[in-house]
Amino acid sequence: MATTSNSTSTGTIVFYDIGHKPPVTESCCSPNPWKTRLALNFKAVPYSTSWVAMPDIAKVRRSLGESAGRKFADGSDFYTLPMIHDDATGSTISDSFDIAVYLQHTYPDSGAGDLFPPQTLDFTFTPPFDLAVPLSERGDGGFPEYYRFNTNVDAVFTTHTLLMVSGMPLDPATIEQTKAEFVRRAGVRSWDDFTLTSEAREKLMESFQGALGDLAKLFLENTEGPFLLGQRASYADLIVGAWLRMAYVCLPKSEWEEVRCWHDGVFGRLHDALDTFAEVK
Ligand SMILES: N[C@@H](CCC(=O)N[C@@H](CS)C(=O)NCC(=O)O)C(=O)O
Repeated sequence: MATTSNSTSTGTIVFYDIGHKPPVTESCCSPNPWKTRLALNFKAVPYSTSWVAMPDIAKVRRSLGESAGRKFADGSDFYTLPMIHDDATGSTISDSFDIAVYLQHTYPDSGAGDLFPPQTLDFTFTPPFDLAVPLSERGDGGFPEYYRFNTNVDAVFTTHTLLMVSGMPLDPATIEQTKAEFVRRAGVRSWDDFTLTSEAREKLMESFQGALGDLAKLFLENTEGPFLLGQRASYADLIVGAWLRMAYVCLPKSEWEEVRCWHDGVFGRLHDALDTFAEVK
């Protein structure tokens, strides 16, 4: 039976993340919740995490009055996380970008400061095929440059998530249900269809490396790195860093080492530098 459970830390904000294989603090790998975790830690606001089993996401969102945030390709509802509830303001927000904007507006000077300092984020990526589940479209919250960047970064990583699906540390308590749901969404026959031959993996890794080239260039423009603005992190770094957390947990170790080293090691440096904001509470 799927459940939700709270971690021990306390705070006025409750952050809802997907609970994968125990210990959840080591297996958490969902990129959009990671954007929120990094943003909460960046803002240094007190919060606790509520771990939600994959099959319970719809129920938990609905219990807080939130409708589905995404649609599947056939137009049906797709209930997702992250979501936060902030007791201090009575607000519930259920999209990672909206959460970052909310944190910036509500706690402008907290922690490491401005999540959205002005900058040009010139990176675009068009998926070469229709994604199995279309990305969300929402308002830009007054930060159009960051919003566009988020969409394009989501697109480049989502195009290559097949490399990570079979390595996802799914919760044994709900694994069969979760696998069946992934199979249904992708329109494949069985979970084994997500396993790539070594030749297909190699090709997809090559494509991934190439597709990340322009993103890497953007990071390399500021030679003081590891962040886009040099020594100062912003939400744009957290967006990329969140996807790297997924890659770190779900890729075979040897492929993660490759990703770290691509393009002069720019992604390895970013990942390591974001450890400051990566505590799982
Ligand atoms: N636009 C949403 C997308 C959220 C999203 O797609 N979340 C994924 C995890 S990264 C999810 O909840 N998946 C649930 C599922 O696959 O059933 C956001 O940024 O919060």
